[in-house]
Amino acid sequence: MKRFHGFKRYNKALYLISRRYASIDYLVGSIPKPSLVPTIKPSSKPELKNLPPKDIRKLIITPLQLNDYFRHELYQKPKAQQITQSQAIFSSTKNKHEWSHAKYDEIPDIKYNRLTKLKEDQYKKMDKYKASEYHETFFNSRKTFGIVPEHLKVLPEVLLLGHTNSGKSSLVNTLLLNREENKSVSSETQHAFVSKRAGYTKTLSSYNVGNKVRIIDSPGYGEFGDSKQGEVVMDYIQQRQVLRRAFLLIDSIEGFQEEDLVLIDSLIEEGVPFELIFTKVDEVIRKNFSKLKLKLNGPLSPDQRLKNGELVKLGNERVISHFDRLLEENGVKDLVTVPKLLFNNGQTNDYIAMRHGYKEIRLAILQSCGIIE
Ligand SMILES: Nc1nc2c(ncn2[C@@H]2O[C@H](COP(=O)(O)OP(=O)(O)OP(=O)(O)O)[C@@H](O)[C@H]2O)c(=O)[nH]1
Ligand SMILES: [Mg+2]
Repeated sequence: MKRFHGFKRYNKALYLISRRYASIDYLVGSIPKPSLVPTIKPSSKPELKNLPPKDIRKLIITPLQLNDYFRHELYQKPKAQQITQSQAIFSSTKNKHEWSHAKYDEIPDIKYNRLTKLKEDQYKKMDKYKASEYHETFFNSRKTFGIVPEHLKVLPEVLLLGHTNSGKSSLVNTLLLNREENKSVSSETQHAFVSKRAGYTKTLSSYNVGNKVRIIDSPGYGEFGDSKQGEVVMDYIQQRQVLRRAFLLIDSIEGFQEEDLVLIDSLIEEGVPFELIFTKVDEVIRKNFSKLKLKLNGPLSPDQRLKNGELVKLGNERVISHFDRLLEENGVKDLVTVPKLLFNNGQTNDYIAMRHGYKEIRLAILQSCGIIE
């Protein structure tokens, strides 16, 4: 019995020793020999994982990321659900141009109220005995002086403002794209007329969005602007009761011009809340990236991909400092009213393949009118 126990213990010791050596062997065997560790293994996936993507465009900054970067702490990042809600309203088939007028008095409801008042005054002045049944019927009837009745429906309004050529009418077109047109990067549907020629839009123009809000395009100011057009815009800003928010468009390449700063002061003075939209961000990206000599197409070695990654980092930093400078030099960061800063590209190029930023602008419009929280 004792011998048996001793034999068992001896066997167990042998077994443990052999196991230890086996595991050490196994460990040693599994350590790669230094000379065999490749510096770059293009074919092995774990190494490639750390390389920038083949399509380096994925890392180039977009207007959406600029929205995030420059978002003031007062404002929250839009939630997916809010964007979906606002997209549904803007995808309405009811979006359409309603009217264009060069004078404030010609805006349908203003004109209607003015003419109704005129008629009433004339009627009051009229000799009671001459105010025949015909006149009574006339005033009680629903005459709209030739104005389309739908245009008299009271809706909140937002105003697009900006220098000539800043991209107001182009933005109207992007905002009004319907669901199908939205899918195509290059949809050319024109609700509002756009031109390379500055000073193209001469009137206030109303665009009805889903019968919930009116977007008002305006004639630009500054070069090729006209003082008459300036007047209609100022009348609108000073008098329009249903104006909920102004969106001041700044051409990202041109930056703030003197007239923009004067207008910002007037908006603050008139108590009209406003946000800022930086248009043509695609041009700022192109300008900063075209010098960098990124390799966008063809086979890319891991080295080239690493180099692309570094270049994109540099390009992105330059784009951000471009806007930082614009905001800093023009005192935008010190404004008491803290406007939202919204970035947008209406066109695409080698470095930016999609339109970005318009969904946030749509949401901001609806939020400013209390249609979405
Ligand atoms: N690259 C680029 N070009 C744009 C963008 N938005 C507008 N443009 C161009 O800028 C020019 C002027 O655009 P409009 O939309 O007519 O500008 P506007 O502010 O309505 O100008 P006015 O009516 O003259 O006050 C046109 O040639 C547009 O194609 C954009 O986001 N990117
Ligand atoms: Mg225009």
